[in-house]
Amino acid sequence: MTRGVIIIGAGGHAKVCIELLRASGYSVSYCIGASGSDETCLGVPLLHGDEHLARLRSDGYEEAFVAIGSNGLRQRLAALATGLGFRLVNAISPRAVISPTAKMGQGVAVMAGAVINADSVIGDLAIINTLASIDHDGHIGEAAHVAPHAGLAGNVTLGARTFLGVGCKVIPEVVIGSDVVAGAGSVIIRNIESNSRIAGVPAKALPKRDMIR
Ligand code: JB2
Repeated sequence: MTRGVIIIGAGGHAKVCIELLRASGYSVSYCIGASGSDETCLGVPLLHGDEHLARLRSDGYEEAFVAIGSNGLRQRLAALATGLGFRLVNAISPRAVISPTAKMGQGVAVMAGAVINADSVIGDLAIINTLASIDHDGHIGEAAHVAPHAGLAGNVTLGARTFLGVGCKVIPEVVIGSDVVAGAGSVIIRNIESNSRIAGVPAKALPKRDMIR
């Protein structure tokens, strides 16, 4: 019996990543979701609860992919899976354009239409979403997420777990810290400290109570 990839997560992001993995020739055996989720996800049988991971590993499953949009949770579940001995695969669309000089981490998702240019470094567990672009020498931190249609000019750095919302734009050389959340459509023209919440054109810090995505 084929021991396919185990998907950790069973929501919208899992659906996209299952299709990316299938397009690259992987078979997907199970999804693992939180309790109360459905019976299947895109036709893949769904198990409830992360305690199933240890059993699947002892049954001989070796490859996993963490398909959860929350950056912190994705990182925690990846640590659980690798601690059990799973190898994290990458889910990369055949329709993404990735420079041969780019360095890709493990457990990375790159969706259709994304472009990653020369000498960029994409950290473990990063998401480069649909039609996002990272120009030359970009550094994308571990478990960061560049949402659909976001565009980074050359030499931009993103810290760990930072989220750039849909359609954000970043000018060259900008350094954005860890755990930053940038609201959709933000235009980022200066360096941003870690843990900031920003939005707008040009992007400015928001009061902590403001909710943004
Ligand atoms: O502790 C957990 C856990 N907590 C939630 N362990 C496991 N194995 N799974 C967990 N989940 C699962 O995350 C839930 O059972 C559910 O299947 C999934 C969350 O699904 P949802 O569709 O709400 O979010 P998502 O992470 O798949 O997608 C988000 O991020 C994407 C990047 C959405 O915002 C999408 O729109 C976005 N494209």
